[in-house]
Amino acid sequence: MILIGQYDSPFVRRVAISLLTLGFAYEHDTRSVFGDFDAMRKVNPLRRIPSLMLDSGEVLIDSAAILDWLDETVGPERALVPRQGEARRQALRTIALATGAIDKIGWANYERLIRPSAFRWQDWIERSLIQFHGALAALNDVHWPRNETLDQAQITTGVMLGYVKVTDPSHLAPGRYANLDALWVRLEPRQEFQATSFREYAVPRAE
Ligand SMILES: N[C@@H](CCC(=O)N[C@@H](CS)C(=O)NCC(=O)O)C(=O)O
Repeated sequence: MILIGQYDSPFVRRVAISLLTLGFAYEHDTRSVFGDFDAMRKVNPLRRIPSLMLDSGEVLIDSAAILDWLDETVGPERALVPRQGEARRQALRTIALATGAIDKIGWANYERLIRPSAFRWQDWIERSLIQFHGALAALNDVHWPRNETLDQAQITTGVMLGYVKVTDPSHLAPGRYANLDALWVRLEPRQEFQATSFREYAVPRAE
């Protein structure tokens, strides 16, 4: 199978880490939503990442749909989201907070980095960041497991933290979210996170 999209996208990265965690081999197609906009249409009509091309040629789009397929494929015992009950509700809530935080810091980043300065909407950036920090405070209150087993709540929260650390680390001053600091210290050295690490955020910069 082929994973399409670069690891500076936390949505791509959570799929990659899930594939590695579950032991799937994949090729990585690093085309860019910005640099390869037209070529992307052939894979996904929305021209977004991630997509996962299966060996059959079928293309799955959207990280949530890809992760759903992965969990279904490995079965309930190995799935990264619990099958039912309170554990599932809690996991889905945590994942929603983490993906929502990615959306909000992502919108603020797009405004700040991509939109030409004359068109920047400061009120929108501030609103997005209030929402982002609301999610982070709630994630900081999650009872994070201390064992070695990765699940989707940890993976998605981890890629969110990794994305913020590269794009705007000022939001993660040490101690502000102590439980998330501890989670990151545990996740970052892991082989699945190291194998998908990135140093630069590859978006076109506004003048
Ligand atoms: N809900 C989607 C969101 C994917 C997403 O936001 N991808 C971004 C990269 S992080 C993208 O393709 N941005 C380019 C665009 O939307 O034009 C998912 O979970 O896959």
